[in-house]
Amino acid sequence: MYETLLFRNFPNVLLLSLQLPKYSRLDIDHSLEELRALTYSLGAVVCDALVQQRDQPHPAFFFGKGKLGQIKDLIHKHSISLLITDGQLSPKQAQNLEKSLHKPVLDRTQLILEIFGRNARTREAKLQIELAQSEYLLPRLLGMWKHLDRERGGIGVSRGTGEKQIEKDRQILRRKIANLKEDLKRVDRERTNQKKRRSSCLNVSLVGYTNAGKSTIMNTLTNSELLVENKLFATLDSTTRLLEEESRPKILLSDTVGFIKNLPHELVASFHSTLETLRDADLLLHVVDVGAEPEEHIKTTLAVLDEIQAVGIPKILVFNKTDQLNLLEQAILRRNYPEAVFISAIQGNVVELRQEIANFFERRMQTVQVLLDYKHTRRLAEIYEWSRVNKIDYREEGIFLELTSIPSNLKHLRHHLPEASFEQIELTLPN
Ligand SMILES: Nc1nc2c(ncn2[C@@H]2O[C@H](COP(=O)(O)OP(=O)(O)OP(=O)(O)O)[C@@H](O)[C@H]2O)c(=O)[nH]1
Ligand SMILES: [Mg+2]
Repeated sequence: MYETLLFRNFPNVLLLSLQLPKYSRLDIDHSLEELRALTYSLGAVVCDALVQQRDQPHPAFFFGKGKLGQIKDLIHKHSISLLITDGQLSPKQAQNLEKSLHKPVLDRTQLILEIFGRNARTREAKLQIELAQSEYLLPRLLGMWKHLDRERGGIGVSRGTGEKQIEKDRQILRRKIANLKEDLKRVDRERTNQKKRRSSCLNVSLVGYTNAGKSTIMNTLTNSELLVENKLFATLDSTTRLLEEESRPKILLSDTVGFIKNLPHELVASFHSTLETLRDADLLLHVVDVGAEPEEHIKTTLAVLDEIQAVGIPKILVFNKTDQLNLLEQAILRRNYPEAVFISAIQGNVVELRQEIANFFERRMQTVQVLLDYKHTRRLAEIYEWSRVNKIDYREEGIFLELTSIPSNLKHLRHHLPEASFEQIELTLPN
């Protein structure tokens, strides 16, 4: 559906950036580097990049009018077929730029939406991205996106020009958005059952900047073979696997979509249910690529977690790709982040991380003693599933158990075992 013919037809790309006073040249260069990586992820070639310093974006053209001449020269010099701006363009600015430069212009948001569109595999991811793209398109229907739409095979809006036609297209798109939301609700309901099953387990989620190595860590820790690529946003769906076969309660690990600076709001909103995996986690493994800009990436990840109301969940900071650092660089990073765990997922040295996860939950466990009436013997399977049974003694008055588990599971067990049979001996249950 979202075959990105777009970038096959526009292989030569010129990147454009505006340096506002609040940004240093280094900030701009880092951001352009990332934009370049995003562009490569779609298979296009970045021929050149141009930066303009300005106090504020030009309201009509984003860049100053004088700069447009220079941009035209570069278009000619490199046979540029597509321009990508680092900042977000208003619909009007994008339209004016296209008219003046006679080339299609995308901004960072649209580029990220394209990558998501291309990488979506499951039905849910496809619906989510289609919703995000439609929401983004709605205020921009005024002509400029039509050629992109045509390249892609159409989003379902009809052809034609003029105000009437645009209003008709808007109506079609609004109806499409409503339908997509309905479809997503249905997928979400199917997911609720899965969620129930997970609720008695300990849920750990990988989180972090795109390309930090989350899927590689998932594969190493759970012996899986998820897609790993040196491309941004290789993973768009959340996948959950059993982390520890033996541990009780069971520990599950989930891999999910990566973050990036200025993650489009349309995406965050439409990936609601994928991101819910993060919100439901008991522990987050915050993965950071030591070779990228750790501080910046950590800041961005925390900002997105804040946006999706997941910032309060306990975290283990995991510095990955240590094989790319020399000993001195490692020592500096270790000094600056004494609480972090350092690993190289690709070399498989994740023993320390595995231990940290186990320690984290161990510190939260509580031990209780319970006397269970024999008429509730069938509950034993559930008890074994949800907690560690340290002792079991079949006494005349009932089954005596000493259990260790996390407070929420013990609370749940107490709630589900009828009061009369659930005698508490030296019980230290939470309130
Ligand atoms: N040198 C080195 N490369 C690694 C390590 N771990 C992962 N990588 C590489 O980093 C790239 C990205 O890895 P992924 O596991 O796909 O990263 P991700 O965080 O899941 O990325 P997205 O799903 O795109 O957000 C791949 O090329 C991996 O081979 C590591 O420990 N050392
Ligand atoms: Mg991944």
